Amino acid sequence: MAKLKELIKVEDITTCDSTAQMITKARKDGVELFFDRANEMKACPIGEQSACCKHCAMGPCRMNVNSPYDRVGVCGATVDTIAARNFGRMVAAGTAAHTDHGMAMLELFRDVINGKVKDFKIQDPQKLREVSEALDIKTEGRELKEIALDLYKELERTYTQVDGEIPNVKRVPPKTLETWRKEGIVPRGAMREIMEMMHRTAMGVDQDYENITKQISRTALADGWGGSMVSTDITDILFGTPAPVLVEMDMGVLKEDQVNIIVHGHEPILLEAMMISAADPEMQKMATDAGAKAINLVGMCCSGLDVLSRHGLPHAGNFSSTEAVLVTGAVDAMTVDIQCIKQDLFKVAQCYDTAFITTNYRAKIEGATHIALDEHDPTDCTDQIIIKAVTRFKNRSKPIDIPQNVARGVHGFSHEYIKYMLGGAYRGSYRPLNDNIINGKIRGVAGVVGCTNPRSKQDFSHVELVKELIKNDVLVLQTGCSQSALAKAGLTVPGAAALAGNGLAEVCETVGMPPVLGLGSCVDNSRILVAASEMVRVGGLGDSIADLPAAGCAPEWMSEKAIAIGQYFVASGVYVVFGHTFPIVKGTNFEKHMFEDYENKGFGRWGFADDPYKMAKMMIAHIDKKREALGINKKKERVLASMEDRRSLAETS
Ligand code: XCC
Repeated sequence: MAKLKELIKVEDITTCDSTAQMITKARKDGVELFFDRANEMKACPIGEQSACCKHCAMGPCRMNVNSPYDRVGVCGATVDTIAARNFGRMVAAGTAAHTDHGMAMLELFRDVINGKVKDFKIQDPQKLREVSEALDIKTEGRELKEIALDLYKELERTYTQVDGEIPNVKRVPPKTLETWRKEGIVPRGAMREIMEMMHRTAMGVDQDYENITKQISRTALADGWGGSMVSTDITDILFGTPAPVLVEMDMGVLKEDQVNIIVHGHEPILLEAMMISAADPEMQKMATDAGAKAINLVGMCCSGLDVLSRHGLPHAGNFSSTEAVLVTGAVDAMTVDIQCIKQDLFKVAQCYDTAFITTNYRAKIEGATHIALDEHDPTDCTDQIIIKAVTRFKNRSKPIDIPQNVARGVHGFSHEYIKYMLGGAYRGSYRPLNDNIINGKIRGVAGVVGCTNPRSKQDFSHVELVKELIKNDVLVLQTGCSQSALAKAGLTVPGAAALAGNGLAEVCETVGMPPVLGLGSCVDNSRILVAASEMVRVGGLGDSIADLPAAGCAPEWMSEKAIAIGQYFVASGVYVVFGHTFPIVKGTNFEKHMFEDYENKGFGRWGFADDPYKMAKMMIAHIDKKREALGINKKKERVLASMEDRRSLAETS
């Protein structure tokens, strides 16, 4: 373990009890975790505010963040050009991650249809028809395979098309689409947009922050309404559209007497294939012959959320817990694919003799075992992973210490299910949701999503923010690591309605739903876009997404993907608040453009706050402003959660 200046107090690092226990154990074991490095290595103050340009060899050039217009880069680039370029490249990277993931899902879909992949088949033909019809593909009287092939061809344009508009613009409310057309930001194809974004932000190209922002939005929209939406739809078609399911969350889902395998990453194929291998009687016999009671498959991060939503598979925790879970000594294998895989997971796994396996050709880790997953024969890879896990189980040599915390929650709310849940089986509709917003029982809707970050106390802002929102009658939709935080805090059970304001509680109790709805992984933010479009279509809440009393937040974000997500919500018309840090210099023209002026063009805008109570206040004020504009505002005081409320929550969780 590196010599640390001063170890940060565990209670300042996390509010997750299991992670806290494992940080303490890691310190005793002499194992360094990323929390320690975040404390040891302060964030670069110039980079943090995105005031450094390193796009050519005349630099790197650093601006003075305290007096940002004092100087310009060697080429003359202003702080606004520099920050806009950097922001554009973050959006390009985030969009590339989601669209590459989505394209991999689409290729899998193609090979399932043409029979080259035999281990998977279409699980949700109904969704296949619905998505096809939304894109004007005829379904009546046609074979499923025919429809599927047409759908594949149509959706491929999302990625490869060089001119025109991506197919999913057909699902965008007309007025929102009109705003995009006026601004010239309707995405063509993701590859084209990412290419142009990278080009325009190279040295000596686009040097007008407002013009750069147009391409930033166009690129981000190619993610939200493009790559991510395709990924969600195809994954639902192949593996089933989620419906509410009772799940277990937290490290207590590990079992000392079972072969524990953690699957972490993003593309659902690895975990779906692991499920096939783990159900194989031969594999199960191998595990029981080794003295184990069973094979215990557990998800983490977004892979875990995908499979938790569809199959109710247990989940061990979010991004900030992926090293800590290895410290239990109970993980026999951790297998990963792409995204959010910290390089040091391999090192920490080595400290506890845990088998650590990378599986995707795009994401290897120096020194780690790589077993390539070929979608044409995926169980060849996943069988080998189970063999490695069983071998480690047989030879366990490290003490095992599993935190005994397990929370239960109801997750797996798709936009289709929300429609059915609110409208009933024969008249599925968002009408009751809109009506309850119009009559004021529900004040508005908030998406609380995204990562955890070692520079921000784990889970704290997610949980405190959501408690504030529901108490003020704001219905919360969730994706990504935020969902694990809220599940661990006991807010994803119907009983959590007791912590909601009277109006929201009444709606939740009538329907039997929690006030916090888990919608899946980060690509599933596209479900929130579809739900928002549906709310506009049903009527009564304005003509565009920008009219809805809605807001979004990623209070503990860390990934470039979060910036891309934030930007596609902003460009779609949503007010988006980020916490912890924001890559922009305060008081600059670019900041004003993104945080204020953008809303005047018919888009949403960005906001920032460093504590969850301020975030809630800003989001609620925005929701009230929209209610006012719609003429549906009945004055309601914002209420803060009292200590008593917080205690009662602790008791229910
Ligand atoms: Fe990664 Fe998706 Fe962020 Fe979690 S929320 S830390 S991106 S795993 Ni997507």
